Amino acid sequence: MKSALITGVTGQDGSYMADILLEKGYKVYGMIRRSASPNLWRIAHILDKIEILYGDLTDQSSLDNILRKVTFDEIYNLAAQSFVQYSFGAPVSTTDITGVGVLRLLEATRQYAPGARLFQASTSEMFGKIQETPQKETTRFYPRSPYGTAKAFAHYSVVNYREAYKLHASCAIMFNHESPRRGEEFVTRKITKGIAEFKKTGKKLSLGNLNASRDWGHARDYMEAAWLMLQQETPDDYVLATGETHTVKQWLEKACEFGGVDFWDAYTQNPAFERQAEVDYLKGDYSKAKQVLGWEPKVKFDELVKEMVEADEAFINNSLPR
Ligand code: NAP
Ligand code: F7E
Repeated sequence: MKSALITGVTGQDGSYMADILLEKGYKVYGMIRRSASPNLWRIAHILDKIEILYGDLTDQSSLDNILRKVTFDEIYNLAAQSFVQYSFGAPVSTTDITGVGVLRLLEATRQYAPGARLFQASTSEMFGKIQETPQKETTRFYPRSPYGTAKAFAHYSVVNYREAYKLHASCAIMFNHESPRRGEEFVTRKITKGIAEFKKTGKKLSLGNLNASRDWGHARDYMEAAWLMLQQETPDDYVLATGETHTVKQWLEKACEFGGVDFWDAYTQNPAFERQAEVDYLKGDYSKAKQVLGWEPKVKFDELVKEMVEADEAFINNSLPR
């Protein structure tokens, strides 16, 4: 039986990764940090099937202890301070978790688990002020937030440890991916949950820049690619994207359509949600992942919006557990 460690198992991607690995018959370990309030709702359905290990990306000894104690075939690093807007207000802690945290994990892996295969969640935010369209593995990085710069540091650290120490370590440069398990402050979920609330209470959504374009896919599809990446003999980096781009306004319009509400009634513009430096346009080229991994995203834009609108209707009307 193969064993895997998932950092960030309480997050959107970590929870899907755990589902996928359990379905494949893995022994799954999830690393969590202590939380004062319950935050296990995304993995509530599998808590009796996975083993929880306490650790924190900001604490080298906690990572060392985990990798010394258990032998893992695969390590999926999905932990991060992942909210771009928050990173402008907390740049140092974001860099410590999202950037230096990855270096800590690489060091622990090099010393205690050099045979393990490691996956790093890199991001299209590294492209930031884009240098070409569509963005691919060779496109030059130009990050536009503390989150983006921290992820670029982490990305290059993984490449360096792969080359210097021959670790089987791979990065997926993932474009935005969403699901009903998405955090509530990200714009897609904020909109789908906001529409359900608007229908129930009349409270309008408050949004920032509607003109930004994103390449939105489904989180589960991207975690399937993550698994495929670690099954390759040779570690490498891959763009994971859909190749389609839509504006925030288009997401809002589509969600209003599925929710049965009038677009003009449902929201107000609020400059408080605009960014200090914006990433205006992202569109990924996933042809390398298609060619080498045989991977393609299954869920298209309309289907993704619909799934999230329906899930949030059920959530707001208390028929879904959280
Ligand atoms: P998420 O829902 O925000 O989950 C982040 C996870 O990281 C949570 O489990 C969180 O734990 C954990 N975490 C935060 N700080 C930690 C620390 N100091 N030590 C240990 N764990 C810590 O993010 P996601 O959307 O699943 O994304 C997964 C990964 O992919 C992240 O690295 C993200 O940056 C990257 N990524 C995401 C996207 C996307 O569109 N979703 C695109 C590209 C890359 P708590 O529950 O305790 O907060
Ligand atoms: O913003 C605009 C905002 O916060 C998307 C993370 O998973 O994907 C995510 O980062 C766009 C931006 O995601 C609001 O200005 C307008 O242009 O949903 P978001 P993100 O910043 O693209 C990347 C790939 C990651 O790696 C990250 O971890 O939407 N926007 N109005 C708004 N955004 C938010 N959050 N809230 C608004 O009210």
